[in-house]
Amino acid sequence: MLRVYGHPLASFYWKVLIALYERSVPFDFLMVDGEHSKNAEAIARLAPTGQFPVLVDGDRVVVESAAIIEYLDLNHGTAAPMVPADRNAAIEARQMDGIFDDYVSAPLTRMVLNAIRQPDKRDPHADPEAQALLDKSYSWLDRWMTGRTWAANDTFGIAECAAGPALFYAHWGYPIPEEYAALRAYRARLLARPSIVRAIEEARPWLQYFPLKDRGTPH
Ligand SMILES: N[C@@H](CCC(=O)N[C@@H](CS)C(=O)NCC(=O)O)C(=O)O
Repeated sequence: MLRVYGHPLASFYWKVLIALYERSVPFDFLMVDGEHSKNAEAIARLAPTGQFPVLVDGDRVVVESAAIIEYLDLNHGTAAPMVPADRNAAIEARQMDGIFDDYVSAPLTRMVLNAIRQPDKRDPHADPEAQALLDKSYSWLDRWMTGRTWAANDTFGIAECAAGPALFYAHWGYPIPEEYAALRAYRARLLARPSIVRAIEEARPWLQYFPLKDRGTPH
């Protein structure tokens, strides 16, 4: 059986979880937290920075959420792949996956990491810089999503695996302005998708620990 290390609150674990659920691939979940020190020790050994998700399939270890999703496409499940086989279509899928990771998840993570520091150790530049980046991303994504249902090739795929958690948390921590109707509608479509509903439900007991929870609302 496939094993996946992660934590139910973690966006990059959700990314893989959504692909697993979309493609009905069975797996064993290994929780990484203070109460499961063996799992934390294992990923410290397996992943370059001890980050999750990590997938273990027999002797094969795959790290990095996007690489794990592509590994699943090739080796597990019979449903349509999250990255299309057509190489030109795959470019758009990977482009949008990278945009949600780097320009939505990354600035949001910067704000989260700043919020969990001791108040006197907070970086005064972190929030304004992260928010300026999110402003640009929201504006560009709203234009990109106008007239589209899904972000790449108009097919649910790896871009949505990234966008689901990225936009769920980003809008909660730094709300998407109302004028960005196309981006807000896209987020609503993502949050109604059964695989993403399931990831959110599994995270529910931990959502109270989201460090930016008082800055907006999750829905
Ligand atoms: N580029 C990595 C990012 C992984 C990542 O940032 N993981 C976070 C959880 S969402 C993590 O492990 N955080 C705990 C830590 O850094 O100790 C990927 O795509 O998998």
